[in-house]
Amino acid sequence: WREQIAPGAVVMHGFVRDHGPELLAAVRGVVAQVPWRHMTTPGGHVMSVAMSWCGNGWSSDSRGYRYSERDSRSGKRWPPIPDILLALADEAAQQAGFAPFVPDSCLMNRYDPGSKLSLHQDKDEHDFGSPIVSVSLGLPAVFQFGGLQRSDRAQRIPLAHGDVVVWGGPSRLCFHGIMPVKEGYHSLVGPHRINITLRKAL
Ligand code: MD5
Ligand code: FE
Repeated sequence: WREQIAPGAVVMHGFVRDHGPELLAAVRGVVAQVPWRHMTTPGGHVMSVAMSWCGNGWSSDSRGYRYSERDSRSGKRWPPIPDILLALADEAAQQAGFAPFVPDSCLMNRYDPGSKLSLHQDKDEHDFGSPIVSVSLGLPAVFQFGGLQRSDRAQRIPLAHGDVVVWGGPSRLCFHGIMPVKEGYHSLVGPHRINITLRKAL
């Protein structure tokens, strides 16, 4: 079922529940080229979440966060976004009421038990007019969804395998995070939660 949790924010429960194997195959294809890595934040903290990406990639270092077309080490483009992810992003965005959505960046987060993502805003993209489509696979998690001010009180939204959330309009810049993931085992994904986000970054 579909749940509007704020203006522009729509949770599509189970939207890709029946497509786990194909989506995981797409993730594994990307990860074979861009292995999972723990990034260091500009503040010097190593993230508990492991990341991979395709399309425009993401980087974090002492100078800040940036998106880039190429791997600065090899000079090569990051791998392309798999078609199944482009199709899913467009379908979900349309159903949530956003115009055709053509993302140019796909970030993948892997949460092992205990991994979390502290409250933050996604504001490194150049285009806040486009939504972000987010896909949850594997272990469940509790999503914290706040307001435009860090101090705004956050709702807690459980997210399960197969759920898709479209974040657009006024919710695009809301503070959000993921509570520490509980120990567990998912039959398809194993002891992890994987989140895929599709974005228009550059
Ligand atoms: C996750 N990832 O579950 C989340 C899903 C990230 C990140 O937060 O930055 O990689 S995306 C949730 C999101 C995106 C944009 C806006 C809002 C939430 N929001 O307004 O709450 O790994
Ligand atoms: Fe985020």
